[in-house]
Amino acid sequence: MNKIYITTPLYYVNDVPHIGHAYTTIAADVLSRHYKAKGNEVFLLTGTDEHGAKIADAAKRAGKDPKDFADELVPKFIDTWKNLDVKYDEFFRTTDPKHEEVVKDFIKKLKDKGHIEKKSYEGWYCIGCEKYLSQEDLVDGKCPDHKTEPVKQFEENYFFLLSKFQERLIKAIESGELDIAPISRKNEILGKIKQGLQDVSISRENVRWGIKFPGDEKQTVYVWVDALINYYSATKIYKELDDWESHPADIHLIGKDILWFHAVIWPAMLVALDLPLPKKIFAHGFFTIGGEKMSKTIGNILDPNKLVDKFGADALRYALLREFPFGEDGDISEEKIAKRYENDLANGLGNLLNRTISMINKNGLEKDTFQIKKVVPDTLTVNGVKFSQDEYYAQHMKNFSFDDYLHDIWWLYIKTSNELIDREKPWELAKKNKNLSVLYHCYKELVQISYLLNPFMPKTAEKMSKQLKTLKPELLFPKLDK
Ligand code: ME8
Repeated sequence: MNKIYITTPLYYVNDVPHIGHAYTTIAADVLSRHYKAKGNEVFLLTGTDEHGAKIADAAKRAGKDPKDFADELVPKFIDTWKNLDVKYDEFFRTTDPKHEEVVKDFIKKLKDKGHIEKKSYEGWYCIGCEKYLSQEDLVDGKCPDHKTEPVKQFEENYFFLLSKFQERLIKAIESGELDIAPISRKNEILGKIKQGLQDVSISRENVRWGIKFPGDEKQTVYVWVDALINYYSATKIYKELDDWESHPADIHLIGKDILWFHAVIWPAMLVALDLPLPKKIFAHGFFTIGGEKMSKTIGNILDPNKLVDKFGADALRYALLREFPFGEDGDISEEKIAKRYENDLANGLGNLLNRTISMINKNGLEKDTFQIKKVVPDTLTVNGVKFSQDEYYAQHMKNFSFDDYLHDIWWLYIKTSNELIDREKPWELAKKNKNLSVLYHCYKELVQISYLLNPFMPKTAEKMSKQLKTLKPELLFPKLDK
């Protein structure tokens, strides 16, 4: 049995969670449920990033103390994950005093080993990104992501001597010791590292809301360094992870926006302390909403909780991961989710289950014939090559190909079974000569589908197996209120 440690980013508590946060967290939950179902021990860590200028500013705007402000937002994240049926193992907060101790100790060790130096620095700082931007990063003098002008800052800071680790990082990434996926992101990061690494400032003089910098109380620890260390401090704070000796993480799941921090700064900090590197970083794509970048000004930010109210958690989980490949950018909208609901879920899966069970009942067939037996996964032939079904889908999961996984279930089982019923008209067959083969085939497919869908749509899978056992039909996906 393997032990697998999976992480999501720690989300900023400057605002309530949005659909982008939900996307990464649902994907992490799908992986966790899949690996657990395969008999592994899995630890899924998520949480919130609560220090730094971005949070201090948001708290100030709300007229609140930053810690009180964070305390009010954290339950919004916890509730959202509950609504989305995300089963994490621990919820990490960077304001946890135990974490603060680990961060201080980590930085002291970096200092003792000679990896930190004090230098003065002048640069353009974007609070939205919580990082300095170079002239090349700017578009019309503004941060391209936040559309705001960065603030000129001159500070004396402590610098982490990142440039020393250039060759070591290249070697780790090229050899696969640190596996970055998708491959396009790996190449992009390698290209950037090869252009040369600059030492990075890891303290802030004018930010009061943060962990005090060890040895210099006038400065606080740079929020990114504080947040990245969470992945390590969790392995000291939580007994289960500590018992596993779980550092490093097996999978850091993140969005492409924060790959640099995870694939360069974090591994370099670990190498500097002779600690092992994370095994895999997967940076997924970003989505736009109805063709536009998600933004408060445009007012197109989707609230995952409202979508759960409308479609249910399972349908939302399905629609988000089905819509486009996980590693690529794509577009999402409420209309697209509604379409998936109607076509794939209500008319596809729901209809197949409902009509199969109804026909079994209507034709007065022996209930004993339809007993869920342990499903022995059949073989599957794709492009002339034979696979065990179980391995075939596990491979999709290993590649983070959630869209292919779901596409294949719909294409190979649901669509073909629904077509088979339309063509063979089993209600006539059953009357004529009690030929059960079509119904039996559909029934078996449904057992297989409920098993395969479990990590994505846990409640639906449970309802399906219950109905397949009791043969009492119940609508899985009711009509949507217009
Ligand atoms: O960056 N599409 O937190 P954050 C898809 N605190 N995913 C999206 C998205 C979009 N349009 N927008 C956001 C931080 N995300 C730091 C992380 S980790 C040690 C510290 C998701 O609240 C995606 O996972 O800005 C992205 O990486 C993350 O939210 C950024 O969340």
